[in-house]
Amino acid sequence: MGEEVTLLDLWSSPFAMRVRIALKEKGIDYESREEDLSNKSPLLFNMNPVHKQVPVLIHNGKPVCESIIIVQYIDDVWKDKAPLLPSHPYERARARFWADYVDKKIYGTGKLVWAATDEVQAAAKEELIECFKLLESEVGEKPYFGGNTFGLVDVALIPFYSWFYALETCGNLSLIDECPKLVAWAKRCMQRDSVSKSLPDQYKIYQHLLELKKKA
Ligand code: GS8
Repeated sequence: MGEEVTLLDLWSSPFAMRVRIALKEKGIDYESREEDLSNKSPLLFNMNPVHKQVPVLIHNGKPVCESIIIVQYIDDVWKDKAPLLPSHPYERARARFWADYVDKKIYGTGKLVWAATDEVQAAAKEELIECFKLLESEVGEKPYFGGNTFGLVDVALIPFYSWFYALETCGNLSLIDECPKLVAWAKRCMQRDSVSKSLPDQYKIYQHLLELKKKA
């Protein structure tokens, strides 16, 4: 059966980047439909009536929402190539735990570093560095979070590498000094085509985030 795969996409969304990476890891052909969040398409309302957010993966007409759920769905459906989750139940649970940690901590805290001012920003900066250091100790000496294989936690976190220039510039910090091993991990991930082709240029993201900040 021919597979129909469509992604309701947004170039700057770290959540959409996760899905693009997973699809590329699996070598799946798909149609990307860029959404305009100021003028959402009827298809987006239809496919994600609960959150009305991107990304949405539409597989043979059926929608799957929420980036981490989509990545796991992709791994379940296209199991034969490039597994993103380990097979052992305990290791799977660990990967999900860290992906959930990234979801709960990095987006919100990072956003306060590039968007907020003064004390809020100072506190967020401290918290973000703490989170990054914790993640750094979790990756340890391994090439990727799950060991030798690129997987769910890497997919969850690496899109935020596109924020690094904005975080450093707006937050006046040096991530290479604060967490060199995490930066080394990110550069390792960027050597994969699936990642480098899915992440926009850091400077372009910085300009975009400045625009968003002005509008807020
Ligand atoms: C978050 C998606 C999201 O925030 C996921 O997929 O993991 N938990 C979800 N999408 C944003 C764009 S990225 O900043 C979005 O669609 N926003 C539009 C809106 O909230 O109206």
